[in-house]
Amino acid sequence: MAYDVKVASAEGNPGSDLETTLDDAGLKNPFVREYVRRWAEHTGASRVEVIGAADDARLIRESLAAGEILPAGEGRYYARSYAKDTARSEERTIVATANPADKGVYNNWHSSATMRPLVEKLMRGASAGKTMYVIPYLMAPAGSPLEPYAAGVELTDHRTVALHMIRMARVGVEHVNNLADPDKFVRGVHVTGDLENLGQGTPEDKRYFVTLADERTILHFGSSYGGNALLGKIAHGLRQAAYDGWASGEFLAEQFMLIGITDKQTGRTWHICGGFPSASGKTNLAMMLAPDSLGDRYHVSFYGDDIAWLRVDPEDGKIYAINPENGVFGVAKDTNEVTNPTALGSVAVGTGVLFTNVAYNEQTRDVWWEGRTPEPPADLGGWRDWTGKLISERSGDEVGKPWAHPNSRFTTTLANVPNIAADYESGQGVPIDAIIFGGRTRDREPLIRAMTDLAEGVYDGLTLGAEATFAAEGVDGQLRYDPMSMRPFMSYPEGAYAEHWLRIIGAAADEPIFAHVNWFQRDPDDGHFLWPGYRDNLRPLLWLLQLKDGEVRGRQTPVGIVPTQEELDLAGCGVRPEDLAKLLSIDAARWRQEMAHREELLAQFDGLPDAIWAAHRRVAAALDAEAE
Ligand code: OXD
Ligand code: MN
Repeated sequence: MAYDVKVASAEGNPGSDLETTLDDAGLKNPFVREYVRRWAEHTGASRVEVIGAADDARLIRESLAAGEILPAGEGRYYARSYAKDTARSEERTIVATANPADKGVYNNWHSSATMRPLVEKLMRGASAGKTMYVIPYLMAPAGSPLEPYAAGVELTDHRTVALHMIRMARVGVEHVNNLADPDKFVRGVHVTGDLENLGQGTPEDKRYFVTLADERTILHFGSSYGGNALLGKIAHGLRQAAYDGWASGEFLAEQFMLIGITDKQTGRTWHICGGFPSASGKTNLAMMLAPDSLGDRYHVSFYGDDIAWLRVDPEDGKIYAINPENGVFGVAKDTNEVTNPTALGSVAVGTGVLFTNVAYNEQTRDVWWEGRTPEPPADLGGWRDWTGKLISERSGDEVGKPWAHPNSRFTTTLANVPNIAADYESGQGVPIDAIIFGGRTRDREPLIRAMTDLAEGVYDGLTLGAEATFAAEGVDGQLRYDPMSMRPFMSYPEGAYAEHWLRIIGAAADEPIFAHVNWFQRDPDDGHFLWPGYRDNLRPLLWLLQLKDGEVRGRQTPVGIVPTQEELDLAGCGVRPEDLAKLLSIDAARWRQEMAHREELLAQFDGLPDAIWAAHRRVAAALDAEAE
């Protein structure tokens, strides 16, 4: 075979041969080498292999040969995960530091003095007989001023995790060999554990996903699911980076999508980033195309669908954003030609995409998920559901069950996205014109409302939420708050978080405009969506950019500026006039109920800046005045 297997040593004893392995891989950083040595010994891995992006084809071949992945057409692959290991586990995810003052409402803070020995104990010897893959990576486009925060090394004992990391990050020894400070890289250790005996979701749950934020160390034990196991992405890209951005005072790391909108007539490009709680259409928005009727004039380009790091450039005083990732780890469910044709393009033949937990046809090697087509394939021959069970053998209750897991995923590199921005690899990043927040709200929230005041914008982000679905998740009509869409990724206290936001964005000479969007308002009588959504979502965003440029004025309401009907470019849009009127109106009585819930939310956040409380009181007073 045309590759060089780097055997560390005889079984169970990574010794002097490990040095040869690291030498052969060109891994020069002495701190990284020491770290690999320590953890190879600790986890008991029998082989160590250093990987880079160039190893992808070989790793794919090995994974196929081992049956860990299956072919899903030319250059497409499929994996199933253990059935109880299909999602992030928020209860088992912990941020640990030495300082109890780092405890917030949502960061699930514990003391590192307690957590480190606990996880280390679980990891001791737990990779025995396995290969430990050393994955040096960079969570930034090369040359970014934020590069000092972007270097990391993930150690994992799971080959499929290595394949995902190659797609999601820039991977190779070159990213850690020449660091300005060779000791400054995030140390991430992922040990899968014995998945069938970890008591997932029971009182005996043995999984721990710990970010030791002040030590820049991530220790994740007990999962091979991407959200728990791709340490560069969520644990480093969000939790660790948010903490670093705060501790250094230099930047913000947020669960934000990032897009560009170009006016082809003038050649001008604007950039918008923003946060949306899960299931609020963030990936679809990020990959959106202009509606046909506006396509001659506008082009939407994709930078990222999940993470943005924001800083002020001292040269021009603008806020610049990068997407630190190199790929998309997207939810497959409901992705189709209407909702997200760009996503389908990004997983086409030859893209190297990895599907996880969708349905798979072992005869045709095709994949399918709920919402891919209105009905599942009629010919059941060869189809297996995400657990591996033949659909044709389903009986009783099983018959109506989904074929794919609702959190089934596709993992593909940014370069595969058909409308990827030409400058997506710019280290400088792109200047931000607008920051948007959006939830899924069936009433109250208009199509778009803009805020020109920084504190009101940050206040809006802090009070972001998604509507609880009936029964199980909460009270009907009440939001499950998800501040800045960072609830599962918060790493430092919310009061400090708000203050850091005010400081970073407030330092910009040219502040972005803020807006709250909602594509999901429904008719209370028949439940239809008032706004067509998807590609039409470009229309309110164009209005927002015009508002920022002073070309339109909108209508001031207690909760922000909303467009007038005439200001929206609705050429070719199917929205009904009566629905449009509703979409642009403010129900003050309904808003006043929401303000009481917000007050309870904010009261939990210690040290919330006065400016945020003042913004809350201003909005409340304006609503009271309107209701009188
Ligand atoms: C998430 C993800 O869980 O991006 O938010 O995968
Ligand atoms: Mn996400």
